[in-house]
Amino acid sequence: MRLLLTTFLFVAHGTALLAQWDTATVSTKDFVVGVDARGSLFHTGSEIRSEYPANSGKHMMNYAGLWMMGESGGTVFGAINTGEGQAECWPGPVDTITGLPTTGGSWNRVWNLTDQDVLQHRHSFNTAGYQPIEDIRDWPASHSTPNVNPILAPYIDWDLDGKYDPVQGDFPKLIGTTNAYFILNEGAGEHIVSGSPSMGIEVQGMAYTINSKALQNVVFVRYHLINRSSRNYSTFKAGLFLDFALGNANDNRIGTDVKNGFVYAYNGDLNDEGGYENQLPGAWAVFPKLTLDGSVGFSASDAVRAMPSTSEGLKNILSGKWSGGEPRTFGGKGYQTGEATNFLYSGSTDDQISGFWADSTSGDAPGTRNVLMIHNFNGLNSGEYVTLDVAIGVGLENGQPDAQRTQSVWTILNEFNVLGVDAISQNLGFRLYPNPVTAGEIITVDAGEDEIIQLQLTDFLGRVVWESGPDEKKMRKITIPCSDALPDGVYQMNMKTTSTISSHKVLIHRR
Ligand SMILES: [Ca+2]
Ligand SMILES: [Ca+2]
Ligand SMILES: [Ca+2]
Repeated sequence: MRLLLTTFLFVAHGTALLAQWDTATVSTKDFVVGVDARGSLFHTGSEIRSEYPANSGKHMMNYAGLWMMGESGGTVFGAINTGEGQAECWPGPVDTITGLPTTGGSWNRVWNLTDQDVLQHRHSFNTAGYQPIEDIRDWPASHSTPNVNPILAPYIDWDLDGKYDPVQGDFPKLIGTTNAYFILNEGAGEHIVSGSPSMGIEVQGMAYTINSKALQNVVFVRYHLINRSSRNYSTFKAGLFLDFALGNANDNRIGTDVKNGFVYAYNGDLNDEGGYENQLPGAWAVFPKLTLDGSVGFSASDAVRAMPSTSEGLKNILSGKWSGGEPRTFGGKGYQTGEATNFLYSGSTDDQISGFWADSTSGDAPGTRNVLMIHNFNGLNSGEYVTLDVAIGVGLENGQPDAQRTQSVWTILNEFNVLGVDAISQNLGFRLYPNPVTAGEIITVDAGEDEIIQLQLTDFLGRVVWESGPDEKKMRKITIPCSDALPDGVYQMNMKTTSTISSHKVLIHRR
C-alpha cells in the first residue's frame, strides 16, 4: 500500500514536471509576446501573454498555433494546435533514422536572445575568462543526441571549421531584435483534437520582433517544416490558427482581405468593456512571402462550423469545405448560401465574387472569434522542408462606426507597408558579398537602413589593408576593390554604422 502510494505520488509529480514548458518573450517597446516550448504563441505556459501596450495588462491575442496536413498513399496525416492546453506539438527534434520524436528535459527549451546579446558575444569572445551566456552557449546548432540532424539552429561559423563553438567566435544567426527559437515534433503525444495520425514533421521556429518604428506592434514567426518521415506527401498544406482576445474577447468580429492576402479581427461594437474600452482594438495576420489560399473560422455554437476532429475533417477544412464536408459558401454563416469560396467574410475584396459579405452581415452577434489562415504548399517529399513566414500585428483606433472599421484596419496595415516586408529585409540589414571573394574582384558591403560611418578591412595580424575614405562615409552601400595583391586568407571587415559596431569575416582566395 505504501509502495503504491509512493508510486502514485511519483507519477503525479512527474506529470506536473512535464507540464512545465519552458517559456520566453519577444517584445518591442509596445508589444510583449509570449512563446512556449510547444510553439504556442501568445502564451508563457498557461498564462496569456500578448500585452499591448506593454505593461498595460491588456492582451490582444489569446493564442496562435500551427496546423499541418499531408496526404500520402491515400492516407491523411495531420497535426493542429488550437490552444495551449490542446497543442499537438511537443519540444524536441525528430530522429532522422526512425522518424520518431526525440524528447526529454534538455529539449524542453525556448532559446531567447537579442541582437545585442549576440553583438556583445562577438565583441567579447576573445577576452580571457569570457563565458558566453546560457542561450548562446546552449544554442542548438550542435548537440550530442544521436541520429538527430547534427545541425539544427542556424549559426555563423566564424572560425569556418564546420561546427558550432561559441568560444571560437561562432554565434547564433538571429533574424530580429528579440528572438525566441524552438524545435518541435508532432509525434510525442496523442493528437487529441485533430484525431489524425502523426506526420513525422520537425518544426524549427523563430519568433521575433524588429526594432523599427513601423513595426512596434508586429510579431513575426518563421517556421521551417521538415519532413523527417520516409513518406512523400503529395499534398501538403499549412495553416496558422489565431484566437483573438482584443481586450474583452466576447465582442469581436473577423474578416479576410482576399486582394491583399490577410485576415483581420476588430472589436464588433463600440465599447470593449473591461478591455480597451473605447480605444477599439484590431489585429491582422499575413503570410508575407506566400499566398493566402484560404481562411475559415470555427464556431462552438454551430455543428457545421465545428473544429475538425478527424483526419477527413481536417482535409475538408483545408480544402474549402467545413469539417463535415459541407461546401463553404459566400454569404450568411458560410454554408448553404451563395457561391463556393475559400475565404471567410471577404467583404468585397474577392474579384471572383460579386457582392458583399462580412461578419456583420452574417447574422452572428459579436463574440469570441478565431481564424485559420491556409497556405497550400506543392507537396513535401521525405527529407525536404518548406518555410512558412507569418506576421501578426495589433493596433488601437478610436471608436468609429462599424462600417468604417475595416477601412481603419486597412489604414493600420498601410502604415506597415502591408506588412513591412521591405522593412524586414532592410532591417535584416548588413550584407557583405560575395564571400568568399576572389582576389581582384569587388566586395559589396550593404548596411541596410543604416549609414556607414567607418569601414575597415584588416588582415589576421590586425593590420589595416583597406579603409573607407571621406567620400564613402554616410553611404549605405560601398563597393571595395579587393586588391589582387592581398594574400589568400581570412580577413576581418570592421564596420561602424549609425546604429551598431560589428565585424565580419571575409575569406579571400584565388581561383
Ligand atoms: Ca565553428
Ligand atoms: Ca473586444
Ligand atoms: Ca462590447
